[in-house]
Amino acid sequence: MAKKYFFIAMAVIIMAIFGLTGCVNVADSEKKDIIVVGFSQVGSESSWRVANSESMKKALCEEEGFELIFDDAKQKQENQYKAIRNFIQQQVDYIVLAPITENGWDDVLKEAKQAGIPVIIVDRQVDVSDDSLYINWVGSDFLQEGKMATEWLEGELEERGRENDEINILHVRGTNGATAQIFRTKGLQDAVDEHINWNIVSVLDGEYTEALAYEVTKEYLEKIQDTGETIDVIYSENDNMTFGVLKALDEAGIEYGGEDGIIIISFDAVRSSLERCLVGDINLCVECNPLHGPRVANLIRSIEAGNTPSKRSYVSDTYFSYDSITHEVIDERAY
Ligand code: GYE
Repeated sequence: MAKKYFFIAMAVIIMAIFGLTGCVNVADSEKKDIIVVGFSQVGSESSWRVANSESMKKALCEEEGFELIFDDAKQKQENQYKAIRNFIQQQVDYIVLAPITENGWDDVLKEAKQAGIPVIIVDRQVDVSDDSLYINWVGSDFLQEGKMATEWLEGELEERGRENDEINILHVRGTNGATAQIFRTKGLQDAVDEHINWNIVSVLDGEYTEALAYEVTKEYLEKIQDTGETIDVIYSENDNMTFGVLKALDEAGIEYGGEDGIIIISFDAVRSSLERCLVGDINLCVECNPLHGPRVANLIRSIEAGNTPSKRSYVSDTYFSYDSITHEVIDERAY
């Protein structure tokens, strides 16, 4: 009997200390603080994308005070619409969208706004008629990336004594209409407009995937085989497409990289690409940082604290070239 009263007394004391009526309520009150985030991701088309998804999952986890509902749209905008409408139905606290292309977001983002759910855009941008349809965008300056690449190319051609030669550029493009494609392409086009001896000999669409870039490059190389057409530079808008391109070049027995092969320019600078830069297969890796998870988490915390974030937050990127990259750079790479 004494034992029983002891336990009852203990329970009353514990309840009094916490000012609560039971454990269930502790869990409930903790749950209230959890911020539910629905994230519509483009897909898993590239190593960059995989690193980006991991970063989001890690930063928006329960220990950090979030519940993340992750949706992989498999490179289809319709799937992104579906995901966003699901998030609205589930009444999430925030919607984070990594849009596949810039267009086509007005309607679904209006629905989110009407439901009172703030939207954060990551990586690529959205082109909407009303900017108030999203709170903030965070990502890289893709035009700057394109400029870094072409300025480096100008210097490299000078070093090779080829600044006045006709330079044939093969352009391997990412998903049409994606901000990364639009501005990396613009960076190249602007430079071509400035150099009368730079020519884009062909544009191939690789959708940011290794498989498609391999196919289209292989086909292209077969087509030009007996025409005498030469390639001096390949400007490939992401690392995975570059891997596909290099595979096709290998199979065709065409030399690339180093000091006298076809100059290979790639974007993203993921670890496996930097490794190929170190051995000279890729001449230039332009960095694009995919680690947006902590940035988005901090943004949400800041909004929760009552702050209004700036409309756009640019992440700064750099580049690595085959003649200056070191093992240390690769060892430090988190993705
Ligand atoms: O370069 C590519 C990915 O939008 C910056 O998308 C991103 C691009 C990145 O699939 O690898």
